Amino acid sequence: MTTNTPNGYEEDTMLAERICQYMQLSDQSQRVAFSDVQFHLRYLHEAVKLDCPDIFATYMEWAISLLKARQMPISELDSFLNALSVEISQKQDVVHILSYQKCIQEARHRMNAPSIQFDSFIKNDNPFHHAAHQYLNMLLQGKRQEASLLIDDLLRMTHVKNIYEYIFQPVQYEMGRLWQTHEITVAHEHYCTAATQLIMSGLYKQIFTTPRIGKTLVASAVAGELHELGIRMVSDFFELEGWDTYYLGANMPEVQLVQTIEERRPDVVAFSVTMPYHVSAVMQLIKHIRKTCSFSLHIIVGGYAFKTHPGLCKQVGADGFAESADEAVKQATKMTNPS
Ligand code: B12
Repeated sequence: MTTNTPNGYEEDTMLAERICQYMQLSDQSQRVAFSDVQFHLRYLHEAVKLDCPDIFATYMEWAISLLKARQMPISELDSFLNALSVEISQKQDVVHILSYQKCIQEARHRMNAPSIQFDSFIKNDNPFHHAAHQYLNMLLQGKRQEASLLIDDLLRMTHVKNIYEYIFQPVQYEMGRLWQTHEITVAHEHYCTAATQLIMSGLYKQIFTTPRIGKTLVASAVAGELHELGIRMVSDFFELEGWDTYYLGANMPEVQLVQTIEERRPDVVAFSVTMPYHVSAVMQLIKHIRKTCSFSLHIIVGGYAFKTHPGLCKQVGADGFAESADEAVKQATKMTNPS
């Protein structure tokens, strides 16, 4: 297959082209719509592959929120679904048609009554909520040095884990929310994320001080996945508990990932997935590892995609899922100390 998308690049391109033609857009909006439609299709195909219409419906709800916040017409999403229904009904395979229709139906249902919440991720019951707000505001004002000093101050009175859990994580989520609601730009998000990565690196002297416990973790985001902060946090929490960690970061090609697992022979492998359209790739990867791996190991998964669709953890064949870095360490500890 000449592909670089889950459903086949050429097939997807042709489908997106036909859908755009059917939508009868002006030449200018045709160009924008084409890449949007390709993006919508990635979620749709993934939903069908995993028989999880919720992936597509949740995505369409998210897309509505994005358009509304930018005062753009949401009617384009309706025309997309109409065009899609026509296209799908012309397919040969009845089972295929039904699976796609189920996803379209679920999406329409959810789009009629969207349930997206826009509450802040920096909650009042966060013991460091004041500092988290301060940290976010500093970064949004481009004051990363001040933000770094704030973290240094906090470290004098609390454990590094609390900084991760109550400052870095909620601030990252909050930034995502502010981008979604069109209150900050992509540049703000890039700046804040880069600053937090820089500040995290300054904490490594504390992270690498725990006595070793003789267990190894390989941690990675899968191919195509650019979100790496979550899995880095997970890896650092293991390191803090004395595990030897081998952190591979974002966008890790499958072949080298499998090779690394063979070389390192970890007790646990942790895969992180943020974008829901990467879930089936993890499923294939886990299948492959289970089939070919020469030793026994535990595989855990996590990240935004699994948090939003928790049922998928079992479906991909993982041994466990955790919502947070702290929970991930607890799970792995249990798995590797079965008594
Ligand atoms: C920063 C960011 C980016 C950065 C990432 C940079 C980097 N170096 O990591 C960049 C700019 C690359 C990016 C790109 C995109 N992003 Co982005 N991004 C974010 C943002 C704001 C923060 C992510 C983050 O740092 N989270 C903080 C970490 C600590 O949280 P976490 O990942 O959930 O991890 C915790 C747990 O989940 C768990 N965990 C994580 N992994 C694992 C693994 C295991 C094994 C276990 C047990 C547990 C576990 O433990 C962690 C610590 O407690 C999120 C918002 C959000 N709500 O997540 C959007 C967000 C995920 N992005 C989004 C989008 C749309 C995109 C893009 C498509 C944008 C675009 N048009 O290009 C691309 C896709 C790129 C790709 N192919 O992967 C959307 C996704 C929405 C959706 N419906 O799918 C979000 C939700 C923003 C939003 N609110 O709309 N993004």
